[in-house]
Amino acid sequence: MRRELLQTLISEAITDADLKHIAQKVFEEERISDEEGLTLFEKGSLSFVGTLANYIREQKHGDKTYFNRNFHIEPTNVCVFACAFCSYSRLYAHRDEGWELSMQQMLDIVKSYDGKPITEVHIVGGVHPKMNLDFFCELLQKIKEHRPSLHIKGFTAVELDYMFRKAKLSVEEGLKKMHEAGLDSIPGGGAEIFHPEIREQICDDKVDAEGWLHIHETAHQIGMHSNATMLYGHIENYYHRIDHMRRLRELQDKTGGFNTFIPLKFRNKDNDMSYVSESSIVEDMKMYAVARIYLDNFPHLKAYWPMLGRQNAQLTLSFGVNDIDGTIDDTTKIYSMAGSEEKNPAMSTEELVNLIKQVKRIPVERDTLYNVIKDYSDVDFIKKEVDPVLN
Ligand code: V47
Ligand code: SF4
Repeated sequence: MRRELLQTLISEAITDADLKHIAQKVFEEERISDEEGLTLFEKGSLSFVGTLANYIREQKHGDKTYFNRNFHIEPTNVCVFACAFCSYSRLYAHRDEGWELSMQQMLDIVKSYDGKPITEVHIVGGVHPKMNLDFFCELLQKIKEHRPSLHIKGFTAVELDYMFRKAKLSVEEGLKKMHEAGLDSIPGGGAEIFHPEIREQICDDKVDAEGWLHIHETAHQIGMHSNATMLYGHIENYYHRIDHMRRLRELQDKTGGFNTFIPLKFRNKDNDMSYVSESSIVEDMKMYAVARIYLDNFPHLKAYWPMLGRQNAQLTLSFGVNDIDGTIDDTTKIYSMAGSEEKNPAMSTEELVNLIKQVKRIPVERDTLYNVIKDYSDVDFIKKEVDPVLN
């Protein structure tokens, strides 16, 4: 919709002066403050925040909606930490209930994609006390030897922090070593909620906010890109969400190294926070919309479909989201074990393209760094209904 028309409609419909002022700022491409971010959460209706977020999304990307062809390797779910929200990990003492993949098993997973047009492997798992920096550097080297063009996005700041401390290396030394071995970029996991008031209650023993941000800042300084997440919809409040996004926005101003922000909806099955109810779909869409409005310096906003389910992921495309991650190929267990809709997450390129086209957006296959691989505007995968009476 044209900016002037949208502006007139909003100023006629909205009587609240604070919200009107925020809308004005968005149309003038001015950054909103923390207080204004809070106002959006507290007073903005879903339709109001959605309209602004969609306006920003279309300014930045038009109807383009990105996806990639990827698979995950989860080396282990054995973990030295005990995050209260985690349904996936098993303590080392109970490792017989979990899994530990060998180097060969992980290479076999990579080899199983030989000849398939995959561009990214996402490696993430528990923090295993015996899988150390040298082990993972060898894995990275072997993957690159086998398939040099495969982009390796791997290891959350939590895993990296533990590995570097054990190897007695600084963050810079550790990251350079992994980068040289083949690590291309860093996923956004482990951020959870930065504010200590919440972090101390949900994941007290792992890397803190400063440590997480330091690892990402250092990665950016040595030329690697990364993502950022936020685990929302549990015991945090709006203030904590804005605080979390403020820290990310500040770092992005400094380095410009973040590709995408991924809000992760807390799922409550089989974990120590099962007593906490999950957020509503209205709250989820509001989260995406406010993130799109507040994080003006993040180029992309991603909805991770294995966690949300396919139809909710489609809905996010009207609330600021311009990326729905990848084909995944049933290679992750983090969300299915926490109760997400997708029990065996896998989508073919055709299904992803159709999902995006169904809501009148343009599917674009990207690589990890958002270089366009293929625009699917003119590719018609949608099956024509065959009328049994007429045919
Ligand atoms: O840090 C764990 C989350 C994250 C639960 O960078 C949970 O492209 C909800 O970060 N309910 C790891 N969330 C996964 C991750 C990720 C996923 C997809 C893409 C990218 C990317 C990164 O999973 C953890 C934690 O925040 N998580 N348990 C749960 N019960
Ligand atoms: Fe371990 Fe990550 Fe689960 Fe925390 S969220 S217990 S660090 S696997």
